Amino acid sequence: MKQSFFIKRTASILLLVTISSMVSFGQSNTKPNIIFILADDLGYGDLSVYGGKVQTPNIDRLAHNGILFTNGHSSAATCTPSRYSLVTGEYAWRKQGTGIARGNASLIIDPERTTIADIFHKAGYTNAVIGKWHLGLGPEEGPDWNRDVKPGPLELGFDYSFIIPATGDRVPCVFVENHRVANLDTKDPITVSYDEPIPDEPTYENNPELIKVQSSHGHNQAIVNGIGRIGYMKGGQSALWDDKNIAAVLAAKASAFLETNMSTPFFLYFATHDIHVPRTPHTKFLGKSGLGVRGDAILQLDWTVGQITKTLDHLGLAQKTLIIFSSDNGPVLDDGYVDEAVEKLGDHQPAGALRGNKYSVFEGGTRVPLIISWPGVTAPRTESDALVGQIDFFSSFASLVDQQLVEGDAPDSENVIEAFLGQSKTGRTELVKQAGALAIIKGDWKFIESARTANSNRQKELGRSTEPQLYNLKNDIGETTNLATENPEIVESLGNLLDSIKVS
Ligand code: NG6
Ligand code: CA
Repeated sequence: MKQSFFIKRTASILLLVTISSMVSFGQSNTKPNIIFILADDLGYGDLSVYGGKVQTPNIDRLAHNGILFTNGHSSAATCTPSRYSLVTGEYAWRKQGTGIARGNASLIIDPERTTIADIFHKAGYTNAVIGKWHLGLGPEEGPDWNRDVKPGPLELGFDYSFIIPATGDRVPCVFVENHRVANLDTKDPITVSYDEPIPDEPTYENNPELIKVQSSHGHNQAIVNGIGRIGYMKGGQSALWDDKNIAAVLAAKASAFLETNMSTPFFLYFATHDIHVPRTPHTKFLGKSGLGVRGDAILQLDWTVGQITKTLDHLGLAQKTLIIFSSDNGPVLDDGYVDEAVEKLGDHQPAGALRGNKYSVFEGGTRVPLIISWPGVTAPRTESDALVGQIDFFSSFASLVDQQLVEGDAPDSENVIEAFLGQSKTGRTELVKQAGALAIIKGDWKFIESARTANSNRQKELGRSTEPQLYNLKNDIGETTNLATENPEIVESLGNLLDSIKVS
């Protein structure tokens, strides 16, 4: 982390900025447009503004206009539970079936439930989700890809959706626009299976001659565009995405949404596929980072953010738009494809000084980049170590747009809007995070509950132990020294607190 990045300002300037921010916030901007950009598998140390080696000037500019959080967290160390919490304001471990979803999973959020999009709707916003969804689609028996694919985002409060149903490495490899697979030729229907291979269709195992990207583990079922995927699929040729153009397609859809809706307040949940595997950046980024395709995908991610901010500038919306940038979980190098992410890493540290990665209950799994910029309101180049979670967007933005929550809405979300806007240095008191085991952060301390097994066979440091773990994050951000034995009373009190949250 580049602690010295932001020039420390004198108290008087800070006061002035704070007062003027509050005034402009109070007077005119109660309903800013809101764009939430969620990157995929981007680590705490991956952006140059957080000390990363790949230059990310467009994302860094957001930090120059606003608040860079050093203690911001996703709720889980993988995608589906992390995004579930974001959309519902409920910890995913409270609900069965919120683990990493298959590409043919049914919608895991009950349409009756109030979502963050419903809240914006009630406040008069037009809502869109563009990008990676990964929260399931369709009824209990799963989606019918050849007819209306619903329920989905439109039944959860979004007015427009253009989504990758699950992930780039899961079939079907098609975009779904509102209720339909985009560009589907009905004469070439789609069949998807996650159980059995589809007769006569090539597979990774049977047809190695068709493979352009080797798998390192898994990703050995259907072959789409020369890449082995998870799950089997057949048909839908005209609808298949072109992997190297995914970022450009999503950026263009986002810009089109902004243009169409420039005169109403809008909420855009823009979930990039970068930098998840398979990492297939457009040729214009290939080789440009010097860190292999993982670094090149970071460049592409930064370009994507630049496309959004350019569109806002062009439409004259920059001052009226609050942008949040974050990532769904921590970084991973080899996530199942041979793409030289490890070999070409050099001295770049994807998780910065944190221990652990994606999948881990250590901080590297869930402490993520978080930047909030609202030109004219957020004081430029501010750094905040307030404890905040993505799960808090729900209550916080509800309060920003004057919406009351009712009993049962967003049960785990706290209103920390003042921290999000840089008007308070205090966030929440405690926060629970999930990666197989649960962990709780309170003040300087982090307690990780004991797990049934110490680790899986993934060759990755998941942070699980059959013993309780206690770290002092203030003195030991790298979670090197388990202080549980020396501090039984803290272990007991945090363990009890976690237990009480579990049953609340
Ligand atoms: C894993 C996949 C990984 C990735 C992950 C989900 C294999 C071997 N690994 O099972 O590639 O898709 O699931 O990532 O298949 S997430 O960011 O969407 O949670
Ligand atoms: Ca992810």
